[in-house]
Amino acid sequence: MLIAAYEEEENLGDVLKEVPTMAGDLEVSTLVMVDGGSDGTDQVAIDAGVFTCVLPVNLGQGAALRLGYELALAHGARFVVTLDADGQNDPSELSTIIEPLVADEADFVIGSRRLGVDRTTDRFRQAGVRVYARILNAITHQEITDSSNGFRAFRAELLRDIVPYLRQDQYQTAEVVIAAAHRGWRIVQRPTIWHPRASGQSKKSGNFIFGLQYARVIGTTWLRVTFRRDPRN
Ligand SMILES: Nc1nc2c(ncn2[C@@H]2O[C@H](COP(=O)(O)OP(=O)(O)OP(=O)(O)O)[C@@H](O)[C@H]2O)c(=O)[nH]1
Ligand SMILES: [Mg+2]
Repeated sequence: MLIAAYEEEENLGDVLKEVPTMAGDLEVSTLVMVDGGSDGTDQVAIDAGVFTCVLPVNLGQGAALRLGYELALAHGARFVVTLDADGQNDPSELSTIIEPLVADEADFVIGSRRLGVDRTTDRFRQAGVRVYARILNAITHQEITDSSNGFRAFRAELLRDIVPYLRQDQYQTAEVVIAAAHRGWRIVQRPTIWHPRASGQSKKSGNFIFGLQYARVIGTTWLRVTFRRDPRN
């Protein structure tokens, strides 16, 4: 389990408590990437007894995850599962999310609040999730309903294939979907619950800037994978 956490001292402890130690026959190791910040997130992770990597400065969720993927692969992980440190995902759904990987029916699984239960009430954000899913599906020929959900599971080979080509330091979710689809990896989704943030504000900007940034990532990544000469880009 890989968790990027930026100033989440209030939320991370409860998230870690819910992470199962086993998923079926598989042993679960947890790595928290503490993405700079000035609160006690690092101490919360260390006290929970999980692997903890503390970045000296804030690099952004995408950059923190990139390094986290590398560390998980170096550790010998067969599957890597990410989720948010703010309590929006439910770690006890781990078995559901990796099941298609274990069954060799998928290489990349994305949680979906739209197929599952969305406990949040921000209509604008919910509409954004639908609109961006449509745009992303149109360019990737997928049928993903919640492309920005941070609860995701990867087969290690897929990560090894795409990590060197990821560029987005903050808004990484769409970039990963486009890269995985471009490689022809099997992408499936699983229903998950989506809670409101346990405490604190979203660390990302408000809806409008979030939306613009998301559109920028979709646009630039799509252009990159489509027009670059190097087919792996
Ligand atoms: N925003 C932000 N999150 C980071 C950063 N580094 C790591 N994270 C973690 O990334 C996860 C998602 O961040 P959020 O700010 O909740 O963003 P989000 O879930 O995409 O958007 P919301 O729906 O507004 O909460 C959390 O676990 C953060 O702690 C960073 O630099 N900025
Ligand atoms: Mg969040």
